[in-house]
Amino acid sequence: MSMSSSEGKQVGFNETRNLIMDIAQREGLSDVTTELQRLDDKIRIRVGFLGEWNSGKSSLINALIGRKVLPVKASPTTGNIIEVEAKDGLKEPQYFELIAGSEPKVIDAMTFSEIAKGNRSGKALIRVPSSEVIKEGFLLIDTPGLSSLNKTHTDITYGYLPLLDGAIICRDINEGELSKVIIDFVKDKNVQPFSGRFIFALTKADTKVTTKAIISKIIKQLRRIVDKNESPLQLDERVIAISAEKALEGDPKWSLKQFEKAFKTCFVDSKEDLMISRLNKEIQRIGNYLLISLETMLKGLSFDDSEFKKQQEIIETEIANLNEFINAEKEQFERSGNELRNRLYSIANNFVPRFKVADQNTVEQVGSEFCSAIQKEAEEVFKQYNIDNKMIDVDVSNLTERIKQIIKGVDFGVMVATAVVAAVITAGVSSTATAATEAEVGAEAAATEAAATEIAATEAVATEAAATGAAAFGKELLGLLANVVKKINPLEYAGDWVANLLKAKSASSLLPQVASNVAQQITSTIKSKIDDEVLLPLKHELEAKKAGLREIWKVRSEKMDEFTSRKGLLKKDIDILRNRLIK
Ligand SMILES: Nc1nc2c(ncn2[C@@H]2O[C@H](COP(=O)(O)OP(=O)(O)O)[C@@H](O)[C@H]2O)c(=O)[nH]1
Ligand SMILES: [Mg+2]
Repeated sequence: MSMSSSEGKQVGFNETRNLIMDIAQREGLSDVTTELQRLDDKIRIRVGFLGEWNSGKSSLINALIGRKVLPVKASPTTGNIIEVEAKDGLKEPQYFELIAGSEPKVIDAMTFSEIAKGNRSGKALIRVPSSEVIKEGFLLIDTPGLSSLNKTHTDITYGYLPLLDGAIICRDINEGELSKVIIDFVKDKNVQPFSGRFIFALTKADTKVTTKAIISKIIKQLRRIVDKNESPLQLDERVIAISAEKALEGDPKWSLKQFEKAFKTCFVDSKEDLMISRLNKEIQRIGNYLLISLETMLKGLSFDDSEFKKQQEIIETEIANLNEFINAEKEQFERSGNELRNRLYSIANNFVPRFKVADQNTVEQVGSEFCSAIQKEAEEVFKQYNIDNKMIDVDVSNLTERIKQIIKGVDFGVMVATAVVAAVITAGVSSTATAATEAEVGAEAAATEAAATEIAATEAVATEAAATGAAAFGKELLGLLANVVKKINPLEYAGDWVANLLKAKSASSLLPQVASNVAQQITSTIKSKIDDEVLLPLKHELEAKKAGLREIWKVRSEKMDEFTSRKGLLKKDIDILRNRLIK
């Protein structure tokens, strides 16, 4: 068994309906979902009463429902769309005002009449008891007409056309053949699809002696324009002379029997098909509304990464500033180190002649002065230590201050003494390795100067090491010396030590090396302090900032992915829906 055409259609638009529902639900468009859900209850067959003003449209509706609910007059009367709805079980008419988006509002007959006459804008609804002909589910639509003297009225009628499922075209039989307005209307491409469900009522037939001639003229007129349109009625069954007034009076000569029969065949008997086609139209309408909503959403969709860019800029500036500071500090430190080395080098050179001419009585004094000079230079060089920078976000003044404090906290006296002694020993030892005799002399000289008991042990070690010529000797000695030096007046001690050692050796070969080693000692001591206390935390901060930057990049790319997939989904929905609606 093949599927009937209405069943086939049903499957088709149920798919469309499900698609619309799915998309609307996903997008949270509750107006669409609600409208779709209520659609079945709201489906009514709408039959419009069209024609020129004064053609008896309102009178015919009154006659069909058997009571005079609509105002009737020789001058243009109906000014608005009036829906007349048949309701089972109703005794008296009920009046409502129709407001878009809300339930019909009950009004009194007076207010209704004001709307019906167009004195008050709006749409009105009357519910009337259903009858054999006008059954529940049908709406008779009284319109201001197709060529009302009032253009607004005509526009109101045309605006309502998409909602109509069929029409009764009223023509005052005294006006003769169909007017151009009516012919053009029937030929309109928007009207053609439902013109098969047009019935032509030639009104006020009671005023004419004979109607036959005019009826056949009109059928002839119509044959040229409606022949191709499928209709459940033959053309001669669709052109009917009536008298609404006489019918309402109950005149048996003017009963609406023929008209009612045509109405029944055209609308009541095809109710199911009409319902389906109406449902389809409504679904198409809702689908088109959804399509526009989606397109608007797509247009409004944008990836805003301004906040991200702002954050990125801030962090990048901070990173750049930190880097700048770290580099500036490194450069400054290198400059200071080089300068110290140069200064100590020239001091050493200055002292070479003095050591050379020094005798046993003056050598201590010269050594002491050498150490003091070194200390003075070291202090001066690092006092000038200053990092010039233009940082904004990192509290540089604090960092610079911090470095200054570190430098200030350095006991240059102890450091110089230690460094000098260590340098001399190291220099001594390295030369010992190649010239054992020289080391012996150095050790001997040191031994003769071992006045203080505290350092006796140290010197013994030195002597022993020098004798063996072990390279490790210098390193071990350094630790011991540092401790000893701290306990005694460092400069004095170092001075003696240096003096004696140098006296015993070649000052010109040792002094520059001592100077270089001392500079190295001082700079590396300060450097490790600054590294530990300032640069390391800064580097950690830098790493943290970089990690922060990576994190916001990650978030951005996640958001970007989200945006891209959202856009893709919308586009896909739009495409699918558009294809579906065109079908
Ligand atoms: N003699 C006669 N007059 C009618 C008939 N139907 C309507 N009229 C009159 O025609 C005029 C216009 O009628 P109405 O229903 O208001 O037309 P509408 O403007 O198309 O709604 C009124 O004066 C009615 O009394 C009819 O069947 N016979
Ligand atoms: Mg009217």
